[in-house]
Amino acid sequence: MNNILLPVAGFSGRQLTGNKINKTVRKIGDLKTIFSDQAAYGDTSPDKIVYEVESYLPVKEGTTGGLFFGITFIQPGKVGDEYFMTKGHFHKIADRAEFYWGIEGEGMLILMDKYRKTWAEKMYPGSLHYIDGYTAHRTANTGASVLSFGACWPSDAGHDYDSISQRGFSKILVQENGQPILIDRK
Ligand code: M6P
Ligand code: ZN
Repeated sequence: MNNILLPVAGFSGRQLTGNKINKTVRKIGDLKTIFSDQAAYGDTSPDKIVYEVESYLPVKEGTTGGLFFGITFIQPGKVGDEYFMTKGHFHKIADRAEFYWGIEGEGMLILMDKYRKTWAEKMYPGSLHYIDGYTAHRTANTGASVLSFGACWPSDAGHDYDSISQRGFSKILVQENGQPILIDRK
């Protein structure tokens, strides 16, 4: 029996465990160019946590043929009318796809193709989302509790944040009459 090993990482409840787990915390202060209402952004404490990502990276970043696994936890909240959300990215190797799936809470997956056409899919516990290559992706928490979702992506995909931090998505997700709607970015 001593040739049978325990897995090096685990997924217990809502957390990833193991020694190849990378943790990232994103606070308001790290998200300067992300939210569209700059006045409301300036009124929000820079130390407020917006989201955390736990990723299991079993191979070196950039390895062709490997996979990464992550769980993202987005706090409930808004900057102005815009829901707390991730930075969002295209992949550096642009054709690489990704799976997301909802674990807890409610939210929206906001997607934008290379022609800047933007749309959204509802996220809820058990929702499953295939994100095609060449498609920018970001998630927003539209509920009153933490939104968590899983992700699996190729280990050579990389993150291209530049075009998003410069031009954003063409639409933003805001609360209007208590409901999330996608509106054109001014
Ligand atoms: C998911 C994956 C990760 C990503 C994270 C947060 O877990 O897509 O690759 O880092 O969401 O998104 P972002 O990097 O856009 O802030
Ligand atoms: Zn991605």
